[in-house]
Amino acid sequence: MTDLAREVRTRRTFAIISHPDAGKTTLTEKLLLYGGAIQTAGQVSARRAQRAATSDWMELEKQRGISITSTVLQFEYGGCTMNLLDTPGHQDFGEDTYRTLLAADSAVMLIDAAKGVEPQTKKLFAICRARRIPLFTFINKMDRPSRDPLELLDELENVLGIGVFPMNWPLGNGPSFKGVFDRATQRVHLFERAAHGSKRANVRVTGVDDPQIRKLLDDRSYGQFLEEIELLEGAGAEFDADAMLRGDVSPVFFGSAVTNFGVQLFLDDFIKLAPSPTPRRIITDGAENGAAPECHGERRISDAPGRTTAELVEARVIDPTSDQFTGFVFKIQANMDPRHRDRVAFVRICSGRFERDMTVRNGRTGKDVRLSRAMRLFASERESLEAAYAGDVVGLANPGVFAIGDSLSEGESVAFERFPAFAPEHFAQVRSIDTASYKSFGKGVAQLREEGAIQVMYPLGSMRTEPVLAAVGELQFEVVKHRLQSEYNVKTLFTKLPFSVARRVQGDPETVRGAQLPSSAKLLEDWEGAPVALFESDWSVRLAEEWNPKLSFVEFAGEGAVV
Ligand SMILES: Nc1nc2c(ncn2[C@@H]2O[C@H](COP(=O)(O)OP(=O)(O)OP(=O)(O)O)[C@@H](O)[C@H]2O)c(=O)[nH]1
Ligand SMILES: [Mg+2]
Repeated sequence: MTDLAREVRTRRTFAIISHPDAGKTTLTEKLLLYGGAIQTAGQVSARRAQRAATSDWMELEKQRGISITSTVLQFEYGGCTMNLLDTPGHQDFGEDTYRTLLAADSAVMLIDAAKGVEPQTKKLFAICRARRIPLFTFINKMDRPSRDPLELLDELENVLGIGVFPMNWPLGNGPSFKGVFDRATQRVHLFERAAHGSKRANVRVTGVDDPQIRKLLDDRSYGQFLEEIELLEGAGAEFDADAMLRGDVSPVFFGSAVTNFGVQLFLDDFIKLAPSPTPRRIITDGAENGAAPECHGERRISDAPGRTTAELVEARVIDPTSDQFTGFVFKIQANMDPRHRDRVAFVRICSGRFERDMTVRNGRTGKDVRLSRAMRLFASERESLEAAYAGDVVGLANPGVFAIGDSLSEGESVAFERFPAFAPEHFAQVRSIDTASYKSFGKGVAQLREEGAIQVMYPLGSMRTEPVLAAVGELQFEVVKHRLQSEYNVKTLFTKLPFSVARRVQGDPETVRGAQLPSSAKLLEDWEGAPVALFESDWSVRLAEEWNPKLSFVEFAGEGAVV
């Protein structure tokens, strides 16, 4: 086996997903604790003198106790290099979560044991399902009064339509949750609670008939536990790893991230079962120099006028162990480290080996870029990096040359699958209160747009002084306002606008400028200068369509754009 193949085989690149508050950041913290990457686990809502959770590094995340932006944490465990992606659950930040999922080879879906399958989990599950990525289920918060485990499994099967296979079984629930029965080894793991769960939990591994188990549980819970494991074992099914890799069956683990129960068992099974990087589909233009092939015919191939996409592009699958380096940018983040107020592009390497100072082609621009500053990422911390392999997520210093969705490769222009675009439904006019900070205001707006934290529009053909911000969810405005103040030192005034529908306006530029719109609508241009109209209602859109037969009012690409 080549060195590259050996490296690729030990990569595990996975995203943690779920409805808000199921415990993704808490589980992430505990995986870092058990993985030896941190010595003491912090809390999501840390009180003074307590340590905060590593992956919620942003000031606003600490204040609110919610995740706002996805985080990458790389660490070594059991001979594997783990690339863990903690995602925000709130739907207002869904775009970031969706993009991050594209960088993952598998996902861990958290379920709150008292709540079962919640709406946002359903949506994220659908994305994983469409891409057929293997899905692990962790039923969390078993230390709280929980729903019946069998009922939860039924719900997973019926509501999500996926087969489930419990890898372990809980011993009691709520205050009487004492441990789990590991089906593979037929052993019971009994845990002791430790203060705040900031250190590993003491564990004793024993047989099912150990009299101590009887003592730990009340008669009813003990009887129920024995009955359930008999039922499970009686069913006789074996875990089918191939079905899991196809995305048809999800292995299910019970536990509690806050008390650390079941975390180690999960981690150990995960590294054994989770896939290493698999081949990915790319489109190339087959030429050594050329720009921007595009999977879905949306982007133009700039240097080949008159030729159709079909004539030019060549679709193929690239193996992660290929000698050719390829990767794509799925996220950009500014100001992660207060000491280096810079912008970092997060790149998922899809094939080959990355080396510092290598030159790659950006498929969007057709330009060659030398990758001289690369970093290994651990939430907001970073370390400079010499080499990385397919599966790894690395940070690249971004002086404005990379955009979300860019494909990078050695030797030729390639394109990976297209990134989903979401239609904005909330709009606000924003201006800087203090005219002296106008320059920082412009910089902040531009950088937050580049991150995809917000979309930015201006009145069509204007001087671009007063931006209109467009968001998928209203919480994005709060984040932008807060970050403009804390990261760019700019106080702003936001005025909510009454629009709820955005449409791209297509047609002859002269006709667009002279468009007859209902008085409540507004004509703008997006960052690239493409015309956009904002309306208060669908009815108002229909009126505009009637009045302007030479123009089309086209919907923004929706969530369905994921391939
Ligand atoms: N009792 C109990 N509480 C838990 C457990 N895991 C997480 N929590 C609590 O649930 C709350 C939410 O936890 P987070 O880890 O922030 O949840 P999240 O899924 O990352 O939330 P978002 O990122 O905002 O979507 C916090 O108050 C945690 O302390 C658990 O196993 N048991
Ligand atoms: Mg979180």
